[in-house]
Amino acid sequence: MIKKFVIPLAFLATMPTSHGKPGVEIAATGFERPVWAGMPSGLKEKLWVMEQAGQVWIVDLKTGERSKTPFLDIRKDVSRVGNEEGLLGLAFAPDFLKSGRYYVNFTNKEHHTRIIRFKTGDQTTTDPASGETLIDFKQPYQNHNGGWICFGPDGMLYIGNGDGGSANDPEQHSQSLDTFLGKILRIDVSGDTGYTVPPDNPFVKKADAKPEIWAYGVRNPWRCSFDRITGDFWMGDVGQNAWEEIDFMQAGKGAGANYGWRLREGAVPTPANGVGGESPAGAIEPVYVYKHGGGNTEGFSVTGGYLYRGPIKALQGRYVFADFQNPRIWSFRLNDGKAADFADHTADLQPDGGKIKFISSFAESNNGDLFIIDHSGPVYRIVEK
Ligand SMILES: [Ca+2]
Ligand SMILES: [Ca+2]
Repeated sequence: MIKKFVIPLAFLATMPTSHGKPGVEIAATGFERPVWAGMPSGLKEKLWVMEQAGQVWIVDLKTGERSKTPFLDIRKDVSRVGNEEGLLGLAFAPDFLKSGRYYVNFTNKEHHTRIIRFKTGDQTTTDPASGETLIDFKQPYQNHNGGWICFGPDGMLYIGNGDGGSANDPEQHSQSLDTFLGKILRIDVSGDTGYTVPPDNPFVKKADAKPEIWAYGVRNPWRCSFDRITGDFWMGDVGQNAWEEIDFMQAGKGAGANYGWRLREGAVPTPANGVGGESPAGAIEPVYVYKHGGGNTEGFSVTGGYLYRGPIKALQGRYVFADFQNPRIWSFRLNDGKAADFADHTADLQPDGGKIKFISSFAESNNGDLFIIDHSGPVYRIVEK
């Protein structure tokens, strides 16, 4: 007799779990200075990969082949002068498959940060003329342009801006509320054109403050993410000469949060040039810090990652992140607001016969698989070995 099983919904929501060790395989390769990758909601086997000079390609994950023509090409508008300038981030609208709308964050040839909304008709190409500039502000120096852009679980668009650059945040942008520099912004882009400021943003009623500001006191947020299950916020904030840090904010909290820069580098007063000081009242301390150096738990420039929600049991529930210059890949669990159970995955997460060189970003698929973007060209998928 054939028995008919009804699969409970709760079971369908549970990820299949693999018990092998994490490893990597090449998902696609041959990119020039890739800095970001991502996948719109509702898809499984396509990954969008961004090159810093101003192009975005679509990769077929089943074959590893990239699209013949770029999904987006704005090279003529993108600055390639500074090492940290360029096309840096992209956010698909939650309804991208229907609306075709997406948002990019880049530094233009006049060294301004620009947030532009594009619209694709067929989801394979973009007419640059469809672009609508939402935000445009001058970058005082070539470094620390941030570049992260992502929709939050609340449907708002979040944008991560560095302090503008140079060293020691010389004009004190990060602690000033009258500039977009050194901030996380939060805007509502659900209208047909432009954007609006959500009325529950923390500084909408404060004189001389930019109402778009959601949080401040960041130096160069190089890759933030929202946990796809809980909505918690994670940030890698690049330090100066001594400490790198990871910050965490519980979902639904963090309005008006001060992450401490330039007074704080990691968990200490900024050591250089007399700019350090006590933690401002109520400031958010990092959940994890590491020292500058070439050792196995050290580095020079953090690359924030994701809370792993994919199928590999050894990584589930762990925040996976890396260092760009000392290419180590690590993870930890959050326990009572602090990092615990730290693990170094660098030896496991290496391609056969090769080595990951410069981890510019991580990417996440809709089933929680993680990808590692190597600035030297390849995109790797974390798999079980
Ligand atoms: Ca800058
Ligand atoms: Ca901080």
